This record gives sequence, C-alpha cells and structure tokens, in this order.
Amino acid sequence: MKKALVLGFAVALIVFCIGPAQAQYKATMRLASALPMDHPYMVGAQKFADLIKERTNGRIEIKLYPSNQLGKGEREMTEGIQQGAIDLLVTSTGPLGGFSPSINILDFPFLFRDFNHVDLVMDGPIGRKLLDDFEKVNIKALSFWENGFRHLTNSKLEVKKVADAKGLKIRTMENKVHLSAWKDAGLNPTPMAWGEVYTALQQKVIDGQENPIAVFYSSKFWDAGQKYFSLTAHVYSPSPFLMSKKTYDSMPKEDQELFVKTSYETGKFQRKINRDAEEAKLKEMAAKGVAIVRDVDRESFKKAMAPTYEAFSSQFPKADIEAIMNAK
Ligand code: EAX
Repeated sequence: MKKALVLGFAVALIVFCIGPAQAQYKATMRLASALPMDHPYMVGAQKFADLIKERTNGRIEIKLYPSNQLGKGEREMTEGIQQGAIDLLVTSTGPLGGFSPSINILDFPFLFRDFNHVDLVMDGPIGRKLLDDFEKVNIKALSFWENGFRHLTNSKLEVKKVADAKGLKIRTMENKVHLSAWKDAGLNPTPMAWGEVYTALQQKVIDGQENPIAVFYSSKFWDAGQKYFSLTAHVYSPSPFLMSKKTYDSMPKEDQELFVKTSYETGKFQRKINRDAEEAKLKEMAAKGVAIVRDVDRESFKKAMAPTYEAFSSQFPKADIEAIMNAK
C-alpha cells in the first residue's frame, strides 16, 4: 500500500514536472541545405520533419529551405546554425573543419574502402566523438547523414588516370585537405562556395568539379557543360546533420532525445536511398549525353594524393587514423 502510494506520487511528480513541459513546448524550426528538394539530403529532411511532427503530435513543425535559400553556401549556413538563425542543417564536411577541426580527419582521400567501412566508422565511437566535438563551438551535431563518394567531372576530356587530369582547373570545397590532395595530383584547384559553382562551370571559369552522383544529377551539371564523369571515388563525403545548440538547449529533455533518435534513424534511411539510386542516376546522366568513365585507374589517384597524408596526419591523433583505416 505504502509502496503503491510512493510509486503513485512519483508518477504524478514526473507527469507534473516533465509531462507538461514537453506538452507545452511548441516550436517551428527552419531546416536548410545547399541542395534542391529532389536530392537525398532534402528527401531525408522531409522524412525527418514528418516523423518529428507525427511523434510530437504536431507540437514541433520543421519548415524546409532547400537550395541555399538561407545562405550562399555551407560555411555561411553553418554560421547561421552557430548563431541560432537556422535551427537545422544538412551539410557536407566541406567547410566544417573551420568550425570543428577534428572533423577534417574524414576528408583524407581514399580513407574509406566502401559503404560498409563508412557505416562502421560513422556509427561507431570515432563518429560519435567527432559529432560531440561540435559542442565546443555551439553546434549540436545529431548524427551522420551522407553526401557520398565524390567523383571528378569536367568539360574537356575523358579522365581515366591521374595524368589525364593534369592542369585541369577545378573547384573544390573550402577544405584544406581536399585542396592539398588535388594540388598533389597535379590539378589546379580553387576553393569556392557551392552557390557559385554552377555559374563558374557555365562561364568556363573552371573546367570541372568533384561531387557525388546525386549532387551532379540534382544540379543538372550537364546543362553547364560537364560532359565527362569519371568514377574516381577519391574521397567519401559524410554529411553531419547539425542543430543550433541554442535551439537544442531550449527543448525539453524528451524532445532532445527524440531528435537524436529520429535523426539517427533518418540518417540510415537517407544513406540507403542515396546509395540505392546511384546506378539509375548514372544511366539517366548517360542518356543526357554525359560520358560515364567507369574504368578509372584509382590507384594512380591514390598514389598521387599520398603526400597529403604526410602533410596533414600530424594534425590528428595517430590512433584515430589507424582506427578508421583498420575498422572491420
Ligand atoms: O553538401 O559543396 C559541395 O560540393 C557539397 O558536396 C555540396 O554542396 C553538398
């Protein structure tokens, strides 16, 4: 009897203290990305918004802002996350090293063997640590979504081996590891915000760029003269799903947990739809006249880019690099 009373009291207390706080919390949030609604970033974002709406009985609504609507590139939008002007952001790691330097460890070329290897690392302790490091700069990194393996494209010639690409003027993300790797490979790379890339390609300010299949496809780069797509898979491009720490801290604990759990679940979904659609997108690109170069000598790129490891590995814990490489 006494036990039942105590228990009853405890339950009432929990309902009183936590229940109402959660029941009363209402918010409309802004979720941004650099890419359009048909890209897997935004398909994932739509799913996340739907799940959150459903699971909070409509208390939390998430509005979607695709295609750089809230900033001219991912660096600018990440600043928006830091300041709380944007609540949620899907972004590649491109500019993120400028915020949380440890994330650059993922940007080494040819670090990941395949998608299995990727999932092991992202969903394991190293991935968790890299996400947690963002707290130091006022960002809550919820989970890893993905951009995909990046490939080299250009307007000039079929690139089968690294020597073919010598001297090509390409855009890279604002990322010092990528920049170094392309210099090593003998190309002429320029860092540029995403919002400027299409026009730069169109006006032939640059010959090429590098991005995963889904980005090339959703951006219709064939219309900007990108005729050659070489499956170099030179680097894997993860996409942390970021939240403004201000917004996160303002939520009741239950909603915080719901966001983490739902974002993780959506990340799995988002990676799957991204991967499953790649072959079909390549076929459609070929039908648009893009030459898909499949027999790429990836070893030649790997060898040429090796000095980047020498140059940057001292900036990261050796044990972490080895743990990523040896993850099985
Ligand atoms: O995050 O800037 C880039 O090349 C990124 O891959 C793209 O915007 C998606």
